[in-house]
Amino acid sequence: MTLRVGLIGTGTIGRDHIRRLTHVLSGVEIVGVTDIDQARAAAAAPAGAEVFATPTALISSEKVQAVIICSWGPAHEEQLLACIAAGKPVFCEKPLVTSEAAALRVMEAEVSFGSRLVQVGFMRRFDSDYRRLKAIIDCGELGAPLLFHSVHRNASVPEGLYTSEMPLNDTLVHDADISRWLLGDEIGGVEVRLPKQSRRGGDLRDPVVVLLHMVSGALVNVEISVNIAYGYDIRGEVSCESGTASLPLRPATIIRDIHGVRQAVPADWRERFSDAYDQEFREWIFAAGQGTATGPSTWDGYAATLVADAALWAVKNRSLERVNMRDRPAIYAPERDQLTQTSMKSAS
Ligand code: NAD
Ligand code: ISE
Repeated sequence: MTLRVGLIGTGTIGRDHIRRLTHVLSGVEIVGVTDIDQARAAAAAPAGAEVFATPTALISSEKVQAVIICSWGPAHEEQLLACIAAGKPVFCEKPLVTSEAAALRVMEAEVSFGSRLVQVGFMRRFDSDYRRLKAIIDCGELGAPLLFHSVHRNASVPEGLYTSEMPLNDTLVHDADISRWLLGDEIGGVEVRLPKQSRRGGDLRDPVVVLLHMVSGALVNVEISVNIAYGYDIRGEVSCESGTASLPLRPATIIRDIHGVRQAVPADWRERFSDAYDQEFREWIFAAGQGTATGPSTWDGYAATLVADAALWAVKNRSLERVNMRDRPAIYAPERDQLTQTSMKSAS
């Protein structure tokens, strides 16, 4: 059966997801799009898709079985709440929302609905390199993880749209989420250090070093650079009790010529995580077709939002800020996801 999807926000990532859902993946059709910039939505709409005037019209349309949200972070809450009220599965790009209060409102709505509808766009969890790294940590052959070094470098970010808070409340959320997932641990505290700032960054805080204090006592150090010029460079290394494990650099091909030995650097996240986005949508399409969601949840989006908030306070107060999560509602129990993953494997 084909899943009929409506997509909100036809900007950079919205258009990239339209391409993959139209030309790469099967079992899905984009039947509607919308954007506050209607001309942009019309230009991005695949053949036969309706251009809706508003997100509300798209979400409530009978044509639309499931929704993809690719608008800006501050718009996510209202659109998520409308999807949950309509009982429609929804894929929401990160960040889930931009404040703790908003995350709690979305969580309360989903818990009242009674089962999961939301998957958050933390695509690193679907990347084969991160999955191998997690398998190595989980099998225990290197002992307990003690340190995780996470490097998150962007060549540049859009001028004007990207504010000085965004390295912490838009970009760091990926590192926060992948740290929780890789280490199977929660983040209990956050510190931020602002080293000498790059002149390329203008008013932005760039670079930023963040220390995540995991509840187990393990530490994560994150470098966030958003104007590094040479490319999109994502690295990760876990130091365990009796060994280390690292992500390979991508693309892995090594070139040797008269200029020496070199390895290309991806231009941006679209290139580095292309396969991961494909896989996150394969899993979303399967779950949404069953009226549910798996993978990164509202709970995970809430956790990342708390870390982002704490990081902003840590800059202001120059302190170690504590992260205090609520009790996890039963619909977000990890075993529930595993059950659905198992049914996905047996169905494929
Ligand atoms: P963008 O500015 O290129 O596109 C956003 C689009 O949303 C624009 O066309 C804008 O007009 C539209 N929009 C904004 N508010 C809206 C509203 N209320 N209703 C309808 N349309 C609205 O931004 P982008 O880079 O495509 O980022 C979009 C989202 O995706 C952000 O939350 C961003 O953090 C996330 N993102 C995720 C990844 C990832 O790797 N997972 C990568 C890039 C962006
Ligand atoms: C962007 O919004 C993303 O989500 C990318 O994955 C991330 O690496 C980048 O830093 C963000 O700006």
